[in-house]
Amino acid sequence: PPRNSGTGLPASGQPLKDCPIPSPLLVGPVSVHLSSPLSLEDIRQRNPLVLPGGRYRPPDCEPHHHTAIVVPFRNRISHLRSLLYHLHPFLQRQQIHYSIYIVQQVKLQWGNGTFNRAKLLNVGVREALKDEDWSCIFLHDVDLLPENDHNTYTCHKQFPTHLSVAMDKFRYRLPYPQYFGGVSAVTPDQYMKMNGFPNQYWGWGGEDDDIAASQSRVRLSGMKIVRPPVAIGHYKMIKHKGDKGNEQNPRRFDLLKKTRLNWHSDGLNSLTYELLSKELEPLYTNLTVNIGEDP
Ligand code: UDH
Repeated sequence: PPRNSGTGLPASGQPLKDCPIPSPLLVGPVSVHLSSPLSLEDIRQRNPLVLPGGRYRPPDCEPHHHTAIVVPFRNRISHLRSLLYHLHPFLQRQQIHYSIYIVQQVKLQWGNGTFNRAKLLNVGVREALKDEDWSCIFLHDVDLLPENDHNTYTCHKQFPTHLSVAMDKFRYRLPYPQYFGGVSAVTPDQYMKMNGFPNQYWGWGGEDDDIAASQSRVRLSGMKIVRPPVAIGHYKMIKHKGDKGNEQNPRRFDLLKKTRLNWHSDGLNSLTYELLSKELEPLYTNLTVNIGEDP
């Protein structure tokens, strides 16, 4: 029996069968074209089963996986359109229950407006977990488009996963062995274990190494990183220049030397922010936050 599109519950009241593994809808490699993305309204029309807030459940089977996608964001609307255009059908082919959260950093009137990717991710994880008991949380840059749907948006039971192992920008291989940028995933337990992500990295660079390099919060909390095979972890990056307000952070090397000292006190347990608004847009949940300023 299919679901009632309004409530998400089975229309007949009968329980749905578990979704088959692997999903029969997978197609493998897809070619990702970047020419002018459609309007949000066109994308909505192509994804009629997506509910407000960018939520989706497979209509005719019970999903095994419940994934929140958290996207750190500011001022990249055309990238967001491309991401939504590609990601909604990609996730629906994987037959998972998901929701997409965009976490927007507001620029305060009096501040310098430096971007902070990892702190926005902390906010996204905390807010997403208020909505649902997600089994997996994806941390997803807005400019990365997955090119193979066998790269499933689910979590490893024990360890954090790094998904974007083969980006076109790095000639489809890891730029360095410990690289953890782009797209990664944690279960709520793994996230708690490593005390979330660092809040202190303002500007470009370093925050992903604080999470996953050799002396990082993943290792120091007794975990390691797992990855899909290079052949399926393919991503296309939308080309762009550096953003105003996200200049390279010259302090990142000093901060990285201190992860061992700082990871217990800086992270999820020291996170402060002000949620300015939460809107259930047709294709995503929009969280607008004040995360403060680079001190
Ligand atoms: N982001 C925004 N807005 C910004 C800055 C960053 O939305 O102003 C988000 C976005 O999700 C982006 C992510 O943060 O995908 C990472 O930022 P990035 O794309 O700048 O990082 P990346 O390493 O950039 O992918 C590589 C090119 C930047 C060149 C600058 C370094 N010299």
